[in-house]
Amino acid sequence: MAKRLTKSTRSKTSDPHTVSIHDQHLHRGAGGELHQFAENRQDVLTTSQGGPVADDQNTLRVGARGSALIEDFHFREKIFHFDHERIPERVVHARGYGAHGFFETYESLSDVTRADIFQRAGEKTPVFVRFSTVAGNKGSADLARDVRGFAVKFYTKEGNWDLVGNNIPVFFIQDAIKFPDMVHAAKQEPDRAFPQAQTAHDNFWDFISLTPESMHMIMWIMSDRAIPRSFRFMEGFGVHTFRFVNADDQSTFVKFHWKPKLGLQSVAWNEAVKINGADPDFHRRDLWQSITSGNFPEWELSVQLFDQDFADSFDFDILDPTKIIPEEILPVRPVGRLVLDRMPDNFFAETEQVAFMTQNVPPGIDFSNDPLLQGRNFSYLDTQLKRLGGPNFTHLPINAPKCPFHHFQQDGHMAMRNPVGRTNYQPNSFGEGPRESPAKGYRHFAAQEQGTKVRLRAESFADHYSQARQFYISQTGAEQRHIAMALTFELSKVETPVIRERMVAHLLNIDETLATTVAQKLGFRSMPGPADAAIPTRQDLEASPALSIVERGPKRFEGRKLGIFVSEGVDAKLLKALTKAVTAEKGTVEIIAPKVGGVTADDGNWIEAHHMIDGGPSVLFDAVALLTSHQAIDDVAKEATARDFVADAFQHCKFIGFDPSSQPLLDKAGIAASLDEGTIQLSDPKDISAFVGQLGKLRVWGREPSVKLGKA
Ligand code: HDE
Repeated sequence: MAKRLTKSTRSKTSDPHTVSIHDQHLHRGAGGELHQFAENRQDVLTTSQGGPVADDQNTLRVGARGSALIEDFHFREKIFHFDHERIPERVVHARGYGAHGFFETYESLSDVTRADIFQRAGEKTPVFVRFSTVAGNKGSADLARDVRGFAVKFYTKEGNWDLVGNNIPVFFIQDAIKFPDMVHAAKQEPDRAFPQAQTAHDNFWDFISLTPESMHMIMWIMSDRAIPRSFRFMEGFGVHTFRFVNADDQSTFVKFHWKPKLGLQSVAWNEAVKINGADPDFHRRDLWQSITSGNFPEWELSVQLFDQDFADSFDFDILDPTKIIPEEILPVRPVGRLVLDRMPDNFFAETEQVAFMTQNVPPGIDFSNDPLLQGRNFSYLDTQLKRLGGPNFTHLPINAPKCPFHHFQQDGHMAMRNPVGRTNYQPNSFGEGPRESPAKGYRHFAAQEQGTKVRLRAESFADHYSQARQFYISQTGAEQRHIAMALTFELSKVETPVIRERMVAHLLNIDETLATTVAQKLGFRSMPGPADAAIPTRQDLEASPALSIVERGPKRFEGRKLGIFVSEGVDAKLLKALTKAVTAEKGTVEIIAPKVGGVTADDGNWIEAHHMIDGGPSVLFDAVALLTSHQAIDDVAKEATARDFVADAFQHCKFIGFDPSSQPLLDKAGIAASLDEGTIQLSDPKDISAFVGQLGKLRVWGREPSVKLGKA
């Protein structure tokens, strides 16, 4: 028999997080504390039509156990809205994370561009940035081996400028018409719908092995650039050659680079795989934590500027998006800085609904004829219509310009702003509304164009191997090993032998040692011949150290994280000294303990932990320290997760500090006999500065050949 509901039981909420006290709704936070909803805590819940709601716990039904009534407009509206909460995810770059900030111009660039954003030193322009992976779906893991999107929307005083770049300066293809094929091949195979967020499968490598123009990009995505440690530690690139145009309508070619202030850093592949399990939101959490704790990430915008003479004399076609101009040949010039200092209030409203479009350029910035860029200029508008459901996506606050704007576009789905007054056209006789302005308006650069209508790829785009080789020879030994290991891993997942062979044939045109290493690791019984090359690989291109992550690493531990594993009886003085030294370097410390509650230190004080050892593996940290005690270490060393913590840190070539009592854990982790300059004993507080002084080097890559990781 159904219990008769009284008025008081009806009004009580069944949500365990919400309790009703004195008619005020209080929310229980994650830490158990009670705090009031920001504002409107006393407001009455309403429908979206504004009607007050009396009961949000029970549908309207015929008797307590009877059928539901169609008349229940509140239920109908609530479920209807929920059913429509999703919009199509981006066809590429679906998984992303954004933040607000500003761009500050260093100096006037009025000699080369009339773009308002570059006219005045010290000028600050609001920006929104979205980082992303490309192939995976919205819910995929952050540490997929993939290109990262680096899209910046500048809300300039002359309209939005979207610099929709990547963390890799070249691309897979030279012509936009190949983009759907390339993306289809990279994403899940259509019949089985896997693998998710991975290029390690037949379709991808089949397409690539049949597309020699992608070889330069392949070197980049098989390098550690494709597994960055943080969005904060990666470069960004506009990829294409753009134009700056000045007030006299003169054009200068420009390539855009973002340089992270804290230096470059990536993780090891074995580490990336484990991070994906331990914290699939690793990059999101990192950005969230650094911005909300006031450590605002920063990048410098640098430009490579050149004229037609340089373009004509350069070894490659500056319109070819599979080529770079090495910084050693054409130095980059810093022109401003980007600071991210605010997380969105709402992920969906801002990060999901932001619409980047390469064609959003203000006066003074123009396009080149790069065939990929030309295709993109068509695609981005189109995709927003599909994704955001109508032509009025610019009415969303995240997409609306922050400068005054006036036009006669009207109506359409969800129009929130329509022209006011009688005239919605121009010219008109009433002197109403905005008019075009030849002086202030956007003037397309008057490039001389002529030619026959053809479907042709320029001969100057035909060298597919020389810069791939240049990238490879510019890497340090460890980085070259990682490329070989990545290729081996990816191709080991390819089930069709001929595809593996075709790839090794391409590698022979890039570097023979690389090709033979990969072939040997894949178990080839004979080597294929080199792939046919339209243009033989140039051997004379010099290495460009700017292409190495290790060469462009940080100078100190700033912005990085030390994980300190502690046990009961930890030496409180040592822990304090270590924490202080890392904090002085502007690094952060997180404590890992057998239990998340924490441990009692040797001075009787309670040390709270951030993680329990099972949930805080060493892959989440840039370096680790072990501070235990003689009485606790035997129990600690029995824990597989504690042993993995140490063994992983060692195989990932991290710095490990340990106090003498932790020695048994090193033994059990199997590394006691292999200690090197990266494993540093912390006997007393004076050892701390030696240890922390080393941390800015991040990794002891010299260790790698001695651990399994380096045996590719
Ligand atoms: Fe994109 N790309 N792309 N792309 N792209 C999209 O636009 C496209 C390319 C890049 O965080 C889509 O709004 C074509 C290169 C980023 O919202 C779509 C071609 C570069 C983002 C699209 C390219 C990029 C996108 C999907 C070949 C680096 C994410 C959703 C001609 C310079 C932006 C959307 C964000 C997103 C098309 C190639 C960067 C479909 C046709 C090269 C960072 O319009």
